[in-house]
Amino acid sequence: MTLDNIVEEINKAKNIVILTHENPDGDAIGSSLAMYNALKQIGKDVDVIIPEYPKTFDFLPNSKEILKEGKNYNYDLAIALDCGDIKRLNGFAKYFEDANVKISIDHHSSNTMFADYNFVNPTSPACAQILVIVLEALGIEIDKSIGTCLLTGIITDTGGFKYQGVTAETFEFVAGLLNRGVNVSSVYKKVLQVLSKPRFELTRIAMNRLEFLEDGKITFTYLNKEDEEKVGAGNNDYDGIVEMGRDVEGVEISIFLRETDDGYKISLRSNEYVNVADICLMFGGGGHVRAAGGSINLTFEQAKTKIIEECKKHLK
Ligand SMILES: [Mn+2]
Repeated sequence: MTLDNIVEEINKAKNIVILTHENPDGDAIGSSLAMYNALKQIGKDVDVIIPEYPKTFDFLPNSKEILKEGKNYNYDLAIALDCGDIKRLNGFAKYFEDANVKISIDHHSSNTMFADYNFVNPTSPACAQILVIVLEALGIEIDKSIGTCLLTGIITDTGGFKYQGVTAETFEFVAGLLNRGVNVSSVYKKVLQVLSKPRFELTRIAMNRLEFLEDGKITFTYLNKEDEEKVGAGNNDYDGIVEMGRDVEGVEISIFLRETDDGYKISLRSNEYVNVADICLMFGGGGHVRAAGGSINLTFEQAKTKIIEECKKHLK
């Protein structure tokens, strides 16, 4: 069984590197730090590499231990968390590829099974929730620090326990955290409720530009680099913008384009029936059935037309 192999490999390894996807969200960072704190608890020599992440997550226990570069290339073991594709490890795939043993723990339906051992469950609402099982199998005590990190992953990836995919286990786990003294309400507020000023300003710009298409079944909005410069945006300050369109009555697909150095990053959300992970596979990406992303290297008008045309095909 994969889980047994993972436990065995972690127990065997002396030095371990933890990696996650580019543009890391709360699940990526929370899962990585939960794993870091857990492996420290059992005396491992462990590096967690995340080149850049939003300041929102600075409160997580041991966030100051996050490295921008690894200390060596030949780790005994590499663990990729919340990452569906080795390409999404960005420039850090080298640490993964050069490790003696490679493990992936993830919940993306588009996971390409790129590791030696792939513990992937697309029905889990967050990678952090899968880690609960892995850490228990390792005999690790989920203390307040680890619990806070896991909770951050679960809260962010479930939009605060509200998305489909939240399971009874989600609430049972959170109930256990409450019993262990984790302040659920404070974590919730830090990661979901409080917006940085630039984030608020970006939201305002994107909201003003939002268009309704196809009888209100599709929404479209975008941000360009100038917008981000103007408001002094930091890492991931655009997060959550794609969700505005999705939350309007009657909308099935929300499209958000964001200008990057090479074209546009696409974010899609759906409500009832469209599999946006499928659509994003056409744009070199992937993700979950109701939340996915990709990229497109065309002019703004071309990119907009192409992605809208593709989404229209999936409407009932
Ligand atoms: Mn995730």
